[in-house]
Amino acid sequence: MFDVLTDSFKAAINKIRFSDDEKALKNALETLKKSLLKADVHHKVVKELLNAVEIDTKKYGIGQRQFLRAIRENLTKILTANGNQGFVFASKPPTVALMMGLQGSGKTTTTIKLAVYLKLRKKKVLVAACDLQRLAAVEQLKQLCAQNEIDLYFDDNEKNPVKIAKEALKRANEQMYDVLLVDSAGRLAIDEELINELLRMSETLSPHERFYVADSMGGQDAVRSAQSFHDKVGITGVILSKYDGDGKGGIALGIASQVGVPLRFIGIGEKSADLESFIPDRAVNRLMGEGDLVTLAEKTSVVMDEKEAKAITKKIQKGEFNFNDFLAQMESMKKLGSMKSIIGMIPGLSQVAGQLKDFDFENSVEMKRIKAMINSMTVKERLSPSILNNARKRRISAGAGLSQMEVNRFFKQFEHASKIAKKFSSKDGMANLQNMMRQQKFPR
Ligand SMILES: Nc1nc2c(ncn2[C@@H]2O[C@H](COP(=O)(O)OP(=O)(O)O)[C@@H](O)[C@H]2O)c(=O)[nH]1
Ligand SMILES: [Mg+2]
Repeated sequence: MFDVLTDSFKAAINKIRFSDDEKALKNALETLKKSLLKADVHHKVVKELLNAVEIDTKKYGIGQRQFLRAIRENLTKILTANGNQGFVFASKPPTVALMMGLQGSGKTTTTIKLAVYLKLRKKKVLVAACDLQRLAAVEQLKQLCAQNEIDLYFDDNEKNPVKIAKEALKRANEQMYDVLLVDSAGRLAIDEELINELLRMSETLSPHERFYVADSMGGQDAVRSAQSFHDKVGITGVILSKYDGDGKGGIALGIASQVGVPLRFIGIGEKSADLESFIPDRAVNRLMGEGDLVTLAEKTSVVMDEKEAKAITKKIQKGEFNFNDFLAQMESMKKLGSMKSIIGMIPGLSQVAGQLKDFDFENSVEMKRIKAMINSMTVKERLSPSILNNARKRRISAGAGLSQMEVNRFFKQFEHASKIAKKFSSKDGMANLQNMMRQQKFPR
C-alpha cells in the first residue's frame, strides 16, 4: 500500500545522491513534499515533517545518508508519539474492548482476528454480538466464531444492543474470561444515533480499550472520521484494516499526527490470522521502501566501485558472468562482513539472520572447494563456463581433489545463481525482489 510513497522517497533521495549542497536538499525536499501530498498526508503534517527533516539534515551535514536518517527519525517520532502498540491487558480481567468504526471498515473481521490473536496467546476470549443494525451481522459473527472456535454471546430476541453488552459483560465476569471483545454497529456516515448508542455502550461497559477500526484505503476521509469518533466517544487505539490493499500511505501518518492516538494493529488480509501488531520501525521501513537495503547498498558501494559494479551488471545481463567474476565477487563479499549481518539488513529476513550461526564464509569448506575448482580450470574455461563438457569436468575434479558429483553440484549451483542474478539485474529486478520480500510472511 505504500508504493506511492516509496517510489517518490527514492526519487527524493536520488536528488541528493551525487551532490550535497543546499540546492540539492531543497530539490529533494520539494520532491518529498509532492509525494507526501499525493499519498494523502495532510498539508500541515507535511509542512511540519519537512521542516524537521530540513533542520535535522543540516544539523547532520547535507548528504544522502543524513537526509535518509532525518526522514527515518522524524517518521518514527510521529508514529511512536502516542504510546502503546499491540494489545494492553487490564490489571484485573476481563479486559473489555469496544470495537468501533464505520460500516464496512472491517470491525467484525477485525474482532475475530483479535480474538484469534489473543487465543493463540492462551487467553480466554468472549465476543459479544452488538451490531443489530445490519441483518446479517450477527449471523456473520456466529459463522466466524464457529469456524475459529471462539465463544460468542448473542441474543436473537433482544433489540437493544446496550442490554446485550451488559449481559455479555456479566457472563465474562462470571465465567472468568480474560478478554471481552464487543462488536458494535456502524453507519455509512457518522450520525447522532450511532454516537449515542456507542456512548451508552461505553457507559455500560467502561471499556479499557475503545478501538477504532479504520479502512486504510480511506485517505483523509478516514482520518476525519477517526477524529470525530475520538472527539465524541474517545478512542484509545486505532487498528488499520485492509493495510494489504492499494490505499495510499498517508493514513498511518495522518492518524498518528492529526488524531494523536496510537496505532495498535494492522489488518493485512481477509483471513482470521491476518492481523499484526503495528511496529513503527517496520512501518517506517516500508514507508521508505527499501528498509535497510539502503544501508546495504551504501555498504556495497564502499567495497565495490561504481564502474566495476556496472561492468558486472552488464555481464550478468548478457549472460556472460564467468568464473573470474565469481572469484572477484567472493573477494568483495569478504569485505562486506559476515553473511549474518548482511541478511539482517534485508527487510523481513532479520529473523533468519538470528537463526544463522556465525558462518565463516571465507574459511568454510564450501568456499575452499569452490576456489580449488576454479583454480583447476584453464583460462579459457574460466571465461566461458559454457564450454565445460564432461571430459573437462572430470579433469577439473581430479585437479581439485574432489568427486565428480561435488563438481557437478557446484556447476549446477553456479548456473542457477547466474540465472537468478540475470533476472534481478533486469529493469524491474529490484522491484521484483522487493515484492517477493514483502510477500514473505515470517512468524513472530
Ligand atoms: N483485504 C482485506 N480485507 C479486509 C480486511 N479487513 C476486513 N476486510 C474485508 O472488508 C469487508 C468488510 O468487513 P467487515 O468486518 O464485515 O466490516 P464491518 O461492517 O465494519 O463489520 C469484508 O469483505 C472483509 O473481508 C483486511 O485487513 N484486508
Ligand atoms: Mg460488522
